[in-house]
Amino acid sequence: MPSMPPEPFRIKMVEPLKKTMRAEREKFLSQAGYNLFQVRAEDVYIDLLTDSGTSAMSNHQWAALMHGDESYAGARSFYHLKNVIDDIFGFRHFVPTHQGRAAENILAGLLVKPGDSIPNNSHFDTTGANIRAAGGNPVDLVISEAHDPELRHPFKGNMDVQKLEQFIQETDVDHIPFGMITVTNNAGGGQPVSMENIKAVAEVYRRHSIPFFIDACRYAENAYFIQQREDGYSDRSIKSIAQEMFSLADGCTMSAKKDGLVNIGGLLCTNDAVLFERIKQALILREGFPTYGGLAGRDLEALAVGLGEAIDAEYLAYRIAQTAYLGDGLRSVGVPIVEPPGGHAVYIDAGAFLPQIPLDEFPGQALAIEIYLQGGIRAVELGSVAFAYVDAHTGVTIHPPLELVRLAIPRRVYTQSHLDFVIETLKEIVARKDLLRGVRIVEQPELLRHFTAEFALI
Ligand code: P71
Repeated sequence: MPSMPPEPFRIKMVEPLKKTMRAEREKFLSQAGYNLFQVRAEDVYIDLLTDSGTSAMSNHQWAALMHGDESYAGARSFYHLKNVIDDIFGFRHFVPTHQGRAAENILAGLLVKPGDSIPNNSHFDTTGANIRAAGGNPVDLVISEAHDPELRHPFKGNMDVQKLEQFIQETDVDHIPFGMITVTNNAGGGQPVSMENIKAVAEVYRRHSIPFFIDACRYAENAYFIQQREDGYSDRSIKSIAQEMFSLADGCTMSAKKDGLVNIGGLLCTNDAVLFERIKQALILREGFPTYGGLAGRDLEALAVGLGEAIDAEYLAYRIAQTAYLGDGLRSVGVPIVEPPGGHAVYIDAGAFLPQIPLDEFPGQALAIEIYLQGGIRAVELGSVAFAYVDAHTGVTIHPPLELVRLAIPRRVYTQSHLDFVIETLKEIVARKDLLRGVRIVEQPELLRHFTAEFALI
């Protein structure tokens, strides 16, 4: 098995994990309607549901919490955060939000009209849902290489610039209120976007006067991939790469629960002073005063420190090596994954792994269920449950290009031996994967069904 660098931290506080028996897990899961979002976290042994808001904070962040200024307006903590954002992101204006989807909601609510389209490499679920909720149409224009799980491409999150140009030609630009790119591309295997591609996309948007917003959740991991893989960047610091990325855009949304290394928080940044005034009004209506945006002063302090720690080169080298280690381990026991392993997660190609289960019996969900039953490990389905939709015109169900199960690695939380346990569990599943059956949906809501739908085993 490949080696990885030792964790660049030592552990000062521990949180015990509970091991359960398979029979108990069967009971928990049936009580949860076979939806892993409905399982209690304490009944999970290793929780790889998400890397969002699940990071371990550093001693510096915990100390910063005590400096939180809880003033309603103009808190010192806001200005601490502002200094960091001015330095790394460089956008002229920003507001904190309670998480990423609050920033998306405000942006889509202000700019998207019914019938509008928003291009992206791949919209993540909440981004797409917020655009749809405003009557808009999220459009995914990732390069076609992204749809071939086995293909190794250094920047598989890139947007297809020609497709973007063509889409804009065919659509009235008045119906494209802004365009996006997601770094790294979470819906497409956690794959990075190259600087060259961000530049090309920015140029197209600029030429058509379409404001360009980066979905910046995992910008630090993306910047690390640029440093490692793109010509001309090996000598550049992560911060200077991030600064260059953001200099190409007009604004960004960010769930700080990822590369902000905090448990809650988000950002909405823009260079547009007029838009910023409208953002502040919308924020005051729904989230809070613009100097706290729905967060506590201490949250702002933890984020100011976390943003700095997440661009540390040694931390990022360990972080990305951890993901690669899990990916290499899974591949070596015969599990097909999206190649190469992504930044924050390894994505199992559940469609290829369980070819006996048709897409309308949700192979991804079936695999996520089995991973929990076998090892008490919680993964998330990112396939037909999360992303399939019924075409409004034809009534036909459109399945996403890939049927995936994601094992997301929380930042600074699990060690190499936890990952070895995950690999061991998948090895056991490989041995009897042909026996696995699909699931059907018993109950589901209209939007974002994966969070609350109920399933039954077939
Ligand atoms: C992730 C999440 C959180 C999540 C979402 C759905 C199911 C399970 C977990 C959130 C993102 C994201 C991107 C690229 C915006 C958001 C929303 N990701 N853009 O991957 O990945 O941010 O959660 O702070 O509202 O597990 P928010």
